[in-house]
Amino acid sequence: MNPTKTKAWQALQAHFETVRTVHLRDLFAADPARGERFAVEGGGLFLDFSKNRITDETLGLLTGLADEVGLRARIEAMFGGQRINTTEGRAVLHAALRAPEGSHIHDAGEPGHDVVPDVQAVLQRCEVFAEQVRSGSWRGHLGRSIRNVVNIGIGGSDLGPAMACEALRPDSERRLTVRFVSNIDGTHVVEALRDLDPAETLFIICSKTFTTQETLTNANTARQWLLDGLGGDEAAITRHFVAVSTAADKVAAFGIDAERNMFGFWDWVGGRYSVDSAVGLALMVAIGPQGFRELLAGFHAMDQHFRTAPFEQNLPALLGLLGVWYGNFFGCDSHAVLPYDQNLARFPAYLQQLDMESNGKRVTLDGEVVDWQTGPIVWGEPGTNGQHAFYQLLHQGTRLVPADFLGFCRSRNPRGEHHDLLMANFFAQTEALAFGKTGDEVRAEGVADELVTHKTFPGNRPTNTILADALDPRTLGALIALYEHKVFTQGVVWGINSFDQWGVELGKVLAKRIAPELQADAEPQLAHDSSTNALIRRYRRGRRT
Ligand code: G6Q
Repeated sequence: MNPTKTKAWQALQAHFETVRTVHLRDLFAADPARGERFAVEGGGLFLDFSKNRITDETLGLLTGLADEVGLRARIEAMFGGQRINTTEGRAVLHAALRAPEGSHIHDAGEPGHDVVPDVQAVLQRCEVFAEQVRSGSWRGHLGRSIRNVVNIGIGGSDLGPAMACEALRPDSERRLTVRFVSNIDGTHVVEALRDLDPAETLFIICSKTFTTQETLTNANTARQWLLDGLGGDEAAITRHFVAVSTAADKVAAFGIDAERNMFGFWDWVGGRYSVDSAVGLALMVAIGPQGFRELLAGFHAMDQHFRTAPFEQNLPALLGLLGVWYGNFFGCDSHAVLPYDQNLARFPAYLQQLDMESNGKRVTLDGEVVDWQTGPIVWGEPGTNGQHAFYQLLHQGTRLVPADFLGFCRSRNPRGEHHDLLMANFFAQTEALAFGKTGDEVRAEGVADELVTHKTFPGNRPTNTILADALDPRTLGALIALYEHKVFTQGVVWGINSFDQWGVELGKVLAKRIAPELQADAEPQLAHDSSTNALIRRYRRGRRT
């Protein structure tokens, strides 16, 4: 379906013309209860969306658009195991990863096969393993306990657990060092292993396909490092390498005991939706099985909320529809995510993949090229660092950048007045962005005429405020699921497949062709464009010196 041809879209277009210049100052002045009316709580998170450039009518039209594109039916199709990832012929069942034990979910392509017992069986194996490592009963080749866990993976097999390990540092077993290696740049693996003792180091090779060049190159380097450090005995591999994968044969070919030391998942789990599968094994080792179950409970609470709440009170649907409002009507290109918690430093990077790999698409489910904007550029940094860097553009630049502010009522590291000062900044920024400071207000402060425009803040910059009590496993699960379903909502409105990622393929194919041209002793016959040919020749010259 072409969303721009729906009645709701056309109505939104006409409505937009009437509200495009309306200021948040006036919307708040006209309705003293706006801050309370445009706020909802769901899945353990509180969302204030009152500082958006919307009226009740906008909200009605946006939820009408969700109805008209069939969002409700698409949600049920996803949760019901329909093969909605049509270009890969797969169901999209990450919700089954956090479904309570005893519930029943089927992949529509395999009727009669309940996936929940499969999920629970792998979870239990992960739990046994995680406890062994945490308690010190998992011994290395020389009989020593494990102190270091290194996850080797990339993309969906890295960003989720890496982000979550940092987010949940206060819940982690501090005896253990948990690191992540992803980049094929040798610097990453070399620096990660530099100060580790191989006798106390365990590698988790995390790869759904077990064919990913970066991961296998890093895994082979790690394997060699381990063998060099432990006297070259190949038997050491079984005590120091485990795998998370769907490809048992390839895992076995690497030398990992696929029967005992591989933790599986399924093709209906997309990489960027997999942190709550066995891909989260390093995280489970860090925070323990109980913490991981809490995380899953948070995910599930948000799943339930998304599935049951009316759209006007539905956090993921609201965030998704507001994003459509700014992207497709105001013409905004980007969306900022600004966590006011140091431990969420990697959250914007995680969301970049979740959102941009899912909705960075230019054709519809039917393969037609779209003539409407799809996914935005997602970016961000933790507050307050961003305030001393790029917020200038948010406040006074020429572009409109909608932003999500994420904050918590309690700090996991309370110290003096740190947290109240952090949160004072958090509230101050959305207030300043919305209301700004007029020229008259600046003049009234006695500012010289020539500086008045410089010191004026136009305001009317939209933000969402997402607040939770504390950043714990349950809250993190809810937060991730919130954004997963926001992305889903937008994908449905735009009529695209949020679950494939063909756009990453071309570069991979070309890199495979170029690698031997860089390594050949004799000058290779190059058949690229003149720029790429010249760059390769220049690289080869520099490489020799
Ligand atoms: C995620 C993508 C992608 C994937 C990586 C790693 O949704 O599919 O980021 O996770 O390419 O793939 P493997 O897990 O197969 O190594």
